[in-house]
Amino acid sequence: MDLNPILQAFNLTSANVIPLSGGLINSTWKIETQTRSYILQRINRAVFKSPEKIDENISRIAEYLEKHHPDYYFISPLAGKDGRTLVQTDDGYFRLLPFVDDSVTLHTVTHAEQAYEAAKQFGKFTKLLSGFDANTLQITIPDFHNLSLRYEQFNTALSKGNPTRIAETKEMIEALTRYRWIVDDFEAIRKNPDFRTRVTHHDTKISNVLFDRNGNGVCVIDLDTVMPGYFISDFGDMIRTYVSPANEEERDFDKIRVREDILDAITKGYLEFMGDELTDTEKKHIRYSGMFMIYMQALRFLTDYLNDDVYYGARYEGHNRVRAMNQIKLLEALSG
Ligand code: GN1
Ligand code: MG
Repeated sequence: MDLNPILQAFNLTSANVIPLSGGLINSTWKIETQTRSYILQRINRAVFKSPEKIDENISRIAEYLEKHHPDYYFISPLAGKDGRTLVQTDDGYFRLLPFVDDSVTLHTVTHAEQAYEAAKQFGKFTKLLSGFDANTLQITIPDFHNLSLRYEQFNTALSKGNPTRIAETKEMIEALTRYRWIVDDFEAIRKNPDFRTRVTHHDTKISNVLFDRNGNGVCVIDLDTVMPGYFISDFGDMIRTYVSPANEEERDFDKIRVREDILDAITKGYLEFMGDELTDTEKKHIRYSGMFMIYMQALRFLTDYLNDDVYYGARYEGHNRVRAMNQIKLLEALSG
């Protein structure tokens, strides 16, 4: 893809372009000019059908934070020549963000302190937006963390998916079917007024927090999926992605385990900001939140494998099957 027309739209000439890998959905580049660096992102249109909804959410949130919490460090997309923060070409929708100098990103949690810092950042984000009506946000991906729908999509894949792959993963399918109670509990949560809807990030993996050189959390990034949601999404995704020393890409499943000290650190950091916000009923669902998110991710990876990797893609044969198995192992470890 020729990025020059996009760089021109943002008035950036003679820049050094470095592709960054990491996220599974969008494409990301670091753009270095003589004076400063940027992050350029191409939004995946197969996943985000209306990128302007993301743009609108982010600018409304930025405005609210600027007004009510002016000291909060929030990274807003930059406007192009035409004044818009979203640039459209034949190659898709692009946005440009300032690169935070001296920031550090992590791909796995090695120390409890990192989990604590990250959880504080995600807790702070939701807390500072508690006066913002979450239900006025645009839905960038409908039913994104609707576990019942994910389970339904899994069932559809079982009848319509690749028959060879279905036969090959019989035991994994049985294992996931045994955890169906997690969906039933989710259905009860949706009906329970003690579960509140708040501004939720929905992708709280460790690489979505920027750290400074001293290991302090600076801010959260990747706001595409900020939507109204339940705390179990954010808390659960932290459990899913922080507690195991090996991440979702690990193929040696013996390395997958639950570090209770990391779980404690997430709880401490998140509750520092959200302790007064969460209801007692919600607080009783901390461990459940991890099961909820791990189970959903296992269903999503296996569903994608059965559907020939249409959503996540695969870098090697069986990639999504391995990812799904990884998540099943983690689920078993957390269920103890
Ligand atoms: C996707 O693209 P990325 O890495 O930010 C996915 C998340 C999954 C994650 C698994 C929009 O996030 O829900 O948890 O992969 N995002 C979307 O790594 O589907
Ligand atoms: Mg993301």
